[in-house]
Amino acid sequence: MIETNLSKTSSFFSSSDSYEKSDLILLGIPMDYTASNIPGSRFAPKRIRELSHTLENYSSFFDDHIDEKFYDAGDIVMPWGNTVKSIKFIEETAEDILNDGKKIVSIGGDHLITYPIVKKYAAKYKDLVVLQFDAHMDLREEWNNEKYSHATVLKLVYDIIKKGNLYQFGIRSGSKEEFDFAKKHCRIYKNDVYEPLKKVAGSLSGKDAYLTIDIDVLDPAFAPGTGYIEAGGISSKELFDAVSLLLSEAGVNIVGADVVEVCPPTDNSDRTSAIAAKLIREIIIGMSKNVCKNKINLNLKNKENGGNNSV
Ligand SMILES: [Mn+2]
Repeated sequence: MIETNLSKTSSFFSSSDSYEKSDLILLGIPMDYTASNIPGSRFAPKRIRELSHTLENYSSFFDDHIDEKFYDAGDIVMPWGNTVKSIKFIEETAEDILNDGKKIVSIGGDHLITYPIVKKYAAKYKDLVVLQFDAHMDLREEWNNEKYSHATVLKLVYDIIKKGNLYQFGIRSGSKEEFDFAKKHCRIYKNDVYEPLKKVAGSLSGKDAYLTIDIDVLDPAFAPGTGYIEAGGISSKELFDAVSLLLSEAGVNIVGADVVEVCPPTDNSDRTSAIAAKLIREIIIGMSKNVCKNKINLNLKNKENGGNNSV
C-alpha cells in the first residue's frame, strides 16, 4: 500500500484499475526545483499522460498490447520547493511499492528524482546495475553549493551502488573533472547509445538493472522540450532501438525505469512529450514481458524443486 499522498487527475492510457493486481506501477513525480536552467518538468507527468491517449495500444516491436499491464498510481503530492522533504516522499513511495513486490516506472520531474528511487532499489537488489541515457554525466559533487541537484544525481547514485555498476551512454557534455572521474570509475560511452549498448549487452545479461532516461540524450531537433538544451544528440530511432534491444534480446532484467527532464512549457509542438509517452509505452510492454519471463522461470524452478512454492 502506498502511504504517501497521491493526486490523480488523469491516467496514462490503458492503465488497469487495480493496484493490487498490477506488477508494474506508473508514478508521476512533478519535482523541478533543482533544474539549473529552465524549470517546468513538473508539468511533464500530466502532459505525457494526455499525449499517451494519441498512441496505439499495440507495439509492433514487441508484438503485444499495453492494455492492463500496469497501474497508473498518479502523482506524488510534492512539498513545493523543499528538496530534502521531496526526496523523503519519493523514497517512502518507492519503498512502499517495492515492498508490495512491484516494479516502478516513473515520469519526472527533473533528474534528481532518480536518486531516492535507486536508493530503495539498491537496498533490494544488491548487485543493481544503473543504465543512464543522458547528454550530461550529472556527476558533480555539488552544483551552486547544493549537494542535491539534477547535476549531481548520478554521483549520488554512484555512491550507493557497487563500483563499476554505473553505465553512461550518449554523454556529450560535462566538466573536465566529471569526464576524468567517469573514465576512472564509471563505464562511460560518449555520444552514441545503441552501438556501445549492443557491445556490452552480453555482459549485462541476467543482471538486475535500473534504466534512467534523461530526454536530453536526444538531439534538440527531436526533443526541444527539455530544461537544458545540448546539441549533438542521438535520433529518436536510435533511442527506441536501444530501449528495444535492452528489453528484448539483451536479456537484461530491467527492474525499474524512469523518463526525466521533459519540459512541456518549452515543448511548443508537443513532440518531446509525445516521444516520452511512446517511450513509456515500450518500456511498460517490454518490462511486463520480463516480469512474465521471470514468473515462468520461477515456475520452472519451483517444478524442479517439487513445485511446493506458489508464485
Ligand atoms: Mn540528467
